[in-house]
Amino acid sequence: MSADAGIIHAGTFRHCSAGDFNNDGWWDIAVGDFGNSGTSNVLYRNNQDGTFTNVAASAGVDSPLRNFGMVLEDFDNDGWMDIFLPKYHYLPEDVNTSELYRNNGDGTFTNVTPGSGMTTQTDMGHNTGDIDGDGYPDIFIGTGHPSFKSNDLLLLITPNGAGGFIANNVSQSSGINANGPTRCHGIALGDYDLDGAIDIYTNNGGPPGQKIYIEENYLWNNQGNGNNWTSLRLEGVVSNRSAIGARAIATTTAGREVHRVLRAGNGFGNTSSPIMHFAIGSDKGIENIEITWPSGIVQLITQPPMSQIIDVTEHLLGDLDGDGHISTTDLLLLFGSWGPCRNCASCDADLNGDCNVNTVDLLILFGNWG
Ligand SMILES: [Ca+2]
Ligand SMILES: [Ca+2]
Ligand SMILES: [Ca+2]
Ligand SMILES: [Ca+2]
Repeated sequence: MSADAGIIHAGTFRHCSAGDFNNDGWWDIAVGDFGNSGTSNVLYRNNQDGTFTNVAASAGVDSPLRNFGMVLEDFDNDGWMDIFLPKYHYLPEDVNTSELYRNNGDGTFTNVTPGSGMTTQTDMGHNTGDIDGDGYPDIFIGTGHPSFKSNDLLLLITPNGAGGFIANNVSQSSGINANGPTRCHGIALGDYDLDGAIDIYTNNGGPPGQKIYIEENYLWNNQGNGNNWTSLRLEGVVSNRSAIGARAIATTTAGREVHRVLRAGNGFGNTSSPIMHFAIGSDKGIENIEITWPSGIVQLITQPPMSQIIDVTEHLLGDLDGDGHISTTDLLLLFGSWGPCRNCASCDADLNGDCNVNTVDLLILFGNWG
């Protein structure tokens, strides 16, 4: 199947990341290449017909040399997936700064690494998440070469206002280096104590079966900073139950957007909490969150309560009996409620919210039939 799909490239691949980099609704695959002899990264654009085309060169992200992965993440909340390339310092002659690329929205990326503050180290485990709660995803890098230890990195990423990014290295001040160097192979991010601040779990050590490489893992409790937040726990009905692939845009009361995509993992050796976390810095509240489920169903949550986790079940407009399909049962329920609503707030068959069940609602129901 891989060959038929165009997944045919040879390389020394370490990790991949999936996401829709060109916003055509079809997920693409970014693959980091670790080699240093003629091969380079692969960015598989989904051709929407079961095949993929490698567009890494034309997109400007084929950066050769020691990529331990290729991470798709929207670092500036503009709705376009940017790219983080974690680089690995393997041989003495390898001096490769980890890189950041901004998605230009036209199929190309711009390397915005120079002047950003990105550094050179032995990137192995890596993950992205909003550690400081300002709405912008940050980067945690584990530096896990099996034969030596080094300090992990926490880089707080923000847009620089000129199309690039600032990577603020807070590894020392944040405390994550307090236990000294590690061999960090995996990083999980999630708010385990439900205080609204994303915590960090690091998996340390070397290859399995070798006692000299056994190390303690660490759980770093994020002390938080009072930034405002709310979270969504999604459950798919028409889509997969875990809602993997769901996208959501939160618009704050100050008019700022925070974009999130729910994925099963996003880097070497990592997975993260499936709870979608929206931190909004000092903005006071969220006006609405628009969820686009993998099924294509769009659901709007208006003025969600803050500082809590909200359970959201995928809702197909017109699915009045909640079985995930629109059928004659729903049609009969709609006819049963025909006419002006007695109570506007609990009038389920009123699909367009005008407090009246009429032909407009009937047409919406037929539009979602099946
Ligand atoms: Ca795509
Ligand atoms: Ca972006
Ligand atoms: Ca952040
Ligand atoms: Ca926490």
